[in-house]
Amino acid sequence: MDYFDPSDIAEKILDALRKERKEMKNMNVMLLGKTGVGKSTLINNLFNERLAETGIGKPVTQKIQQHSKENFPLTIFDTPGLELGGDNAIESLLKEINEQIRKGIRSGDMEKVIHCILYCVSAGSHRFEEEEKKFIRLFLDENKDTNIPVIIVITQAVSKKDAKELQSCIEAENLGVSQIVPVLAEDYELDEDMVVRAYGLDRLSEIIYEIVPDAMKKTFVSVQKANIKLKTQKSHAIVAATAAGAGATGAIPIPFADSLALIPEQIAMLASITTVFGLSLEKSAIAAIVSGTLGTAGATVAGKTAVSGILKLIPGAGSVAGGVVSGGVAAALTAALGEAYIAVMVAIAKGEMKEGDLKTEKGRKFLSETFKNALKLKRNEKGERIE
Ligand SMILES: Nc1nc2c(ncn2[C@@H]2O[C@H](COP(=O)(O)OP(=O)(O)OP(=O)(O)O)[C@@H](O)[C@H]2O)c(=O)[nH]1
Ligand SMILES: [Mg+2]
Repeated sequence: MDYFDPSDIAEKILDALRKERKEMKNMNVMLLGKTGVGKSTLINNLFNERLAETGIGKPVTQKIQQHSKENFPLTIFDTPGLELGGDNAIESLLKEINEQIRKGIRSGDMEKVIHCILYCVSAGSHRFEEEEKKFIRLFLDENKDTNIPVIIVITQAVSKKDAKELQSCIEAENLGVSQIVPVLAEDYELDEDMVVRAYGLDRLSEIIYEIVPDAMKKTFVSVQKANIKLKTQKSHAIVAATAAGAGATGAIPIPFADSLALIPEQIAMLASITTVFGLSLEKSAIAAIVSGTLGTAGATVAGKTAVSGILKLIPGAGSVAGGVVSGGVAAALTAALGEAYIAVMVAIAKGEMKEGDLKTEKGRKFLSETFKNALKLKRNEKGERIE
């Protein structure tokens, strides 16, 4: 590549992205709870893909169904129609669930084990029913040795007061579950002009992140969509590491005057951030981000002016001779690129921007401004902001 080619850079990012996706470990979440308590609604709003809409799912046992999607490293073990009627029903259901859990453990395969169990109880039921208590006690008792974290999710928590009351009732049982979290997964329309806003999913996400095994944290941050902060924190850590690396390596050779190439570490950084956000962007969208940032910081045409325009904005970059930049400049450029990229991902994740907007005038302006502002910040040799 002997000139600045956003499409070529985008292709390389996509390659790195495919590789990351392939290497990402599959996470398994089990959903328990009575019919209609909002299990499907919960997972559809918690995760990037609407898994519960992919049909009834593949039956694993008589009562357990498996929801998954190609190229999405999450499997939901759903128990639709779980009704707690009579002793035998409880026992047969428990047996199927326990067998499923043990099958995963016996496999010795980290990607087949259940990593987290969400037990849903509806806030609308106002009380913690005896049968439910009995079920969950038996279940927890039989699963003591497996150490799989169980979270009780109080779903359909339209009334925070009701949810709190139910939470107290459950807490009083001292069940030994990891957490009890009230959630309203989707806005609830009380009447025409009264809407109760959804809440609690961000907290649930944070709790799941804390309790799943370390090996699954990366997957979880990527597949969940309810907590953008988890994504930005992880992304900023990636940018900081890459920028520090670029700073330490010292000079990044940029064949100046006619080209702006990205080093493999910068390509990997952008791919990793995309993975963290779990977005499947088209090549053209990634190319638009690359050209909208690197390409417009001082240039109307790619090439010479792009490089000098960028360097002009970095405090203390000075004039560059010999086709290399100092470590500090390399770090600053890397950090600014990473931060601008994160800002775009956040805007898309929050729905403030659509993939298609990236190619519009408004999108280009956003990209260019964000990148320029990030370039102008004072930074140390590692690319960290210093004021
Ligand atoms: N507005 C709103 N409606 C919800 C919420 N949770 C569940 N519902 C509604 O409650 C009904 C049942 O929700 P589902 O998600 O299908 O419940 P489920 O537990 O998956 O039910 P089964 O699969 O039959 O066991 C649906 O009409 C949902 O729209 C919520 O957080 N907000
Ligand atoms: Mg369902």
